[in-house]
Amino acid sequence: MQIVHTEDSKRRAATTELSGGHLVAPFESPARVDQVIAALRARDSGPIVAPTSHGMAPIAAVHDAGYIDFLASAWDDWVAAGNTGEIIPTIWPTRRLGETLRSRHIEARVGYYALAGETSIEAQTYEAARTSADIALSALDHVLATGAPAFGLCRPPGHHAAVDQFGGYSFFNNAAIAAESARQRGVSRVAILDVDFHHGNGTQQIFYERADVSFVSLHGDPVDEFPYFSGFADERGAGPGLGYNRNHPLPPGTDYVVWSGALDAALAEIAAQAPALLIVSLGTDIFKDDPISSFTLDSDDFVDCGARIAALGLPSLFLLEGGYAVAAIGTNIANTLAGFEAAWRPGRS
Ligand code: 7XA
Ligand code: ZN
Repeated sequence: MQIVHTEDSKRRAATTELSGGHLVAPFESPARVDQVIAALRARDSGPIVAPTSHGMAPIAAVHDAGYIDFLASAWDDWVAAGNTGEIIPTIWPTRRLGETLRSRHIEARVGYYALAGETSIEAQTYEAARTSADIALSALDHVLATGAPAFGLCRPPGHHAAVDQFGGYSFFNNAAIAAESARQRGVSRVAILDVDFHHGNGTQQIFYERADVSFVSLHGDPVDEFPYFSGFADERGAGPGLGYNRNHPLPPGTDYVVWSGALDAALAEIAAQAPALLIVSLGTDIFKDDPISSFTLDSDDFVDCGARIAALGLPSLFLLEGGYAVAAIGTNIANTLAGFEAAWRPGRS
C-alpha cells in the first residue's frame, strides 16, 4: 500500500497537555510517528513517499477563513502579548456569555476557536497542521489516480477539528479536507468511516447537512467519553444530510466481539449509501492498553478489522487519527493495513 510520510510531521512538539489537573507531556507525541513508520518499514508494507504541497485552497474549502488566520498568527500574537508558555485556552464563549468574537485579545481568540482545553498550541503547530493536511491530500491523489489504497501518516490528527474549532489534538480536519477535495475533483459520493475511540465531532459537524459526504462512526459513548457533547446515536444529520450521519456509541470495556458487530453495522450502512470512495479515520486508541481510552481490542483484532473494511471493495484512503499506546501503535496500524490488503479486491461491494 502506498504510504505518505514526512519527518516534518514530527515538528509539532508541544510540551504541555492539561490532564487531570496537571500539565503533563502530551499523549499525542512525535514518537508515535517513529513507531508507525518503523513498523511499516519492517513489514515492507509499501512504498513510502513524501507529500506534495497542495496550498491553502483545499483547507480553506473546509475551514473558516478567520479560523485559519487565527491558527496562522496565534503563536506570534501570544508571544507578542508577553506569554512565555504554550497557548492554553482559559475562557470560552460558553452558554451564559456572548457567542460572537468582538474582542481582539489573544486570550479571547484562543477561547473562541478552542473546543477544549487539553490541546496546547506551540510555535510549529500551524505548519505541522498544514503538513498533515498535505499528507492526507497526497495520499488521496494516489487513490484517485490509481484506484489503489493509500495510507496517510497524518500528524497532528484531525477528526475533532470543526469548521472553526481546534481541540482533542486536532487543528485541520484531514479526513474532511480529503473528502471535500475528492468531491471537488468529481468523486460522486464519499463515505468517512471513523473507527477512532473518540467521536469525530469535527467531521460530523462539517458534513452534518450533506448527503454527498456521509459520516459513520463507532466510538466511546459520549455519556462517558470525550468529546461528551457529540456522538450520540440520535445525531443522524439534518436537512439533505438526514440519514447520512450515523453514530454507534459503545460502552466502556467494549471488546472485539461487540466492537466488530458495530463495525459490521457501520459497514452495512456505508454499503447502502453506495459511495465511490471510502476514507477511514484510523485511530488505534481502541487498543486495550491505550492510556486514555477504555476498549479492549488486541493487536491481532486490527488484522480482522482491516479485512472487514476491505470487503466493501471501495477505493480506500486510510488517515491516522489517535492511538497513544506508543509501543503498539506501529503494530496496530501495520496490522490494519495488512488485513485490508490481504482481503481487498476492487469493485466488490
Ligand atoms: O481521537 N481523539 C483523541 O484521541 C484525542 C482525545 C483527547 C481527549 C482529552 C481528554 N482530556
Ligand atoms: Zn481518539
